Amino acid sequence: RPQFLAPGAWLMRGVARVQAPALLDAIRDVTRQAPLRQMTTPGGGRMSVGMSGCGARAWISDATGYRYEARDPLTGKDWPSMPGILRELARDCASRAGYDGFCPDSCLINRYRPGDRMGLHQDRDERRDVPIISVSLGVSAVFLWGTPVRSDGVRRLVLNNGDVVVWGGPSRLAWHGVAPLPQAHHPLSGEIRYNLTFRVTA
Ligand code: MD5
Ligand code: FE
Repeated sequence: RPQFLAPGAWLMRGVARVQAPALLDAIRDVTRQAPLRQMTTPGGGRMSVGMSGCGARAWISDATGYRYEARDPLTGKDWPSMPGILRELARDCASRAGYDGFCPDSCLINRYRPGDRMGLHQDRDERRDVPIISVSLGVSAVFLWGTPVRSDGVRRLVLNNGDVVVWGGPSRLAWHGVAPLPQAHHPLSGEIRYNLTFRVTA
């Protein structure tokens, strides 16, 4: 069932599709308590993607840098706990790709509106010996992914509602990004794409 992308990277088309309405309900629950916001970057810019999170810690960016924090700087409160349906989906998908015992302590929620994009980067702020599980919901996006060597360039991969990618092993530090979201409609989310990433930070 998982489709090989590169060493350590596995694509599972549509595995979260039947759960998508419940996952979107969980996202709404979390973002009611920890609102989506466009974070400031150390370079002085502002990300187009709206972000929130849940779990013991969540990723933030501000003028001083990137890091994981136990509290939401916007509300001053702890991040909402990770809903069981999210934790269990991530655990199950990791296991199917051969990574048993995956126990994420953080889920980052990314919201893309039409035109929103994410520039090429590596995810270096959390445990790198553990995979990242990515779940796409709503409007389809073009995902750009390369190798750990930036000059190797990127391939394009369309990610649809319910698609899950497991990024582990040598693919854990691959360069990646998201092309500007097209104006499109999905019955579950309107013009929006959500992406959930499950990570181990400590
Ligand atoms: C997204 N989010 O679609 C992507 C999915 C982020 C981010 O990039 O940092 O929030 S995560 C895909 C990912 C994670 C780790 C490694 C690789 C891809 N990779 O090696 O290509 O909003
Ligand atoms: Fe990333």
